[in-house]
Amino acid sequence: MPDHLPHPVTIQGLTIPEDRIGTLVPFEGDRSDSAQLADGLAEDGYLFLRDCLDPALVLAAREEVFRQLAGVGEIADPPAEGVATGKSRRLDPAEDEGLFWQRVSEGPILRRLTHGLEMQSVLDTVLSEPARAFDLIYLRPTPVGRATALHYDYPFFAGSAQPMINAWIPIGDIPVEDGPLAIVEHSNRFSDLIDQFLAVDYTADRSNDVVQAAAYGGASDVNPVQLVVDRDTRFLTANFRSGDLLLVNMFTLHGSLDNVSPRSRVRLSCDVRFQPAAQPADDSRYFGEYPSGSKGGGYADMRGAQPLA
Ligand SMILES: O=C(O)CCC(=O)C(=O)O
Repeated sequence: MPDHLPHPVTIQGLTIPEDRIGTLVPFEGDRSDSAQLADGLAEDGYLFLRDCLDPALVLAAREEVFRQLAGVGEIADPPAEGVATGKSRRLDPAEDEGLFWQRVSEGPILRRLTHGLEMQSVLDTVLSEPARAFDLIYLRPTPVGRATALHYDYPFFAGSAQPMINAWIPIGDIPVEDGPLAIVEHSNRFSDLIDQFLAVDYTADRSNDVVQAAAYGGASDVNPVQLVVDRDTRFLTANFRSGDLLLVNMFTLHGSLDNVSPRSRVRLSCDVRFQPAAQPADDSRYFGEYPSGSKGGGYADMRGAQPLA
């Protein structure tokens, strides 16, 4: 069935012209064929795998996360609906050193989803060698009014291992009105932007300022709608369903659409990075019991750690 997009769709408050937004094309090849998967990822910069993960596990992870947010008054009953109350009793993450957010991000059911056998098997196949997930994940409950600006991932994760893959997992259905991820079609071929961030020596300086400037830099010179118009391209997104998985490479410009849910539904997703297991997993920003994250403050510093109200 074709995926119908609503209109208008906005990004950072700007209406995307109807001819500048389209749907991600689901991968229709053989999911057990590493070469086909790798070719698809290299060609398009993404692989959209519909119905790839166990929806019951996805929904159990959703319940686990939202239950904890309901426990601090942010999500109404029943928690799995993910409706924001507009209130919060959550401590400022700096006050508890990110412990609440780390506990939510490392919940046992969520870990089974992000680091379990299904994900492992998909990523092993895509990389055609054993994959290893980063310990640090980016869990993103995104209420109406919050969004992610367009950026490339490479500067954040440039380190000792390559290639790296970003696995974006919708944790529950995410219709377009709830502000899912959107990629910029063909942005994996914008060599002017890519060359800029490849020219930076991240081993010499991985400070947050350097990384942020490289990741968001070139793409933020114009507003996102102007960017797709100027480059004669489109945003690609989908009405995501529980069980879908979107893999994005490090060279694809992406961000989120606006969450305009009339029910104040919080968009829940997480993004997890994978690399070949045989390569060093020694970047303390992303590995270890208390990963420091790219900003340096660990789970306390993550956007998802911010109270929803
Ligand atoms: O989910 C989002 O809002 C942004 C996700 C993202 O930037 C990523 O997966 O790298």
